[in-house]
Amino acid sequence: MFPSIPRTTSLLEAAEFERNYSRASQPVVLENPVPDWSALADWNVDAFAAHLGDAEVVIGLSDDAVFRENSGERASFSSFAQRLLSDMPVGKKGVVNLPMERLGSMAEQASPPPSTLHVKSPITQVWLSPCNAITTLHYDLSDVLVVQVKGTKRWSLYHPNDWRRLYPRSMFKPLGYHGRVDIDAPDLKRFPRFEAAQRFEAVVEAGQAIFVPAGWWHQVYSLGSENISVHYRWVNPASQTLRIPSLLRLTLHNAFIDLRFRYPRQIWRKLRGSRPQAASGNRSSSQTSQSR
Ligand SMILES: O=C(O)CCC(=O)C(=O)O
Repeated sequence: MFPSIPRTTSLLEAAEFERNYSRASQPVVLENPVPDWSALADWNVDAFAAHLGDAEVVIGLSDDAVFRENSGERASFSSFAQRLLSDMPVGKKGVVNLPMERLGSMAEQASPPPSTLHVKSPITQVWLSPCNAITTLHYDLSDVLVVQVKGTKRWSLYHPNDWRRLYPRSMFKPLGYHGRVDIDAPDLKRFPRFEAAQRFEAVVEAGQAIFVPAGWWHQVYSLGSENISVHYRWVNPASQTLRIPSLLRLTLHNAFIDLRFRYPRQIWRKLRGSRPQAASGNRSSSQTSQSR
């Protein structure tokens, strides 16, 4: 048993959320943050398939459960839905991560945003994942509030100060913001410091939300047969970035990786995308799981 992430049943107002959680770099589970969303009753993979049909999406696919940035294949949403619903073999995991704008009128069913949100225009994405999908251990430099709409996810979290015990990948490799330790079967000979890392856990059911502050390492397990969640992401200049030395260090680490791998690839993709051939319907605005 691992210590639990604190939970709150009160509908946190934005100022209180910002003070007690976002600025304080304190994760929390919100029990009932979006009581008015009709998405809680209406969203499922079939509803998305009916709405998106053959629209092209990028499916993050992986044999080893590590979802690599934009490493997925392009396919119609309906073919993803079929795969997701037909019990994808264990080991072949797939996720779709769509910008909220791609949902068109369906987005109204996930509105208004939680009153807790204190930022005006967070990046908003919808994730769909099959049972057993695992987003492996990594950190982000943005705060994220994830509302579980359908299914259940288990979240394992580690404080930013545990970064040395989680053995971040080399900053000279694209997945540098991932840890190297398999937290469920750690090789303590290779990663002895991991033994002292403190894991926290939360199970987040449909209708609940979890807040994960920037720099907190997380590994996420999709437990429902269909898992749909809405992710609000923002950079919080008032967070602890400058006060938690490990967060400052992670910021530099990630900035180096971004400069070296992410932005050159984005620029390259933009240049390729502006060619006439790619413009004739071969483009997708969606991104896979680690694209943030
Ligand atoms: O929901 C998941 O599987 C992972 C989400 C995540 O890592 C994130 O939103 O930062």
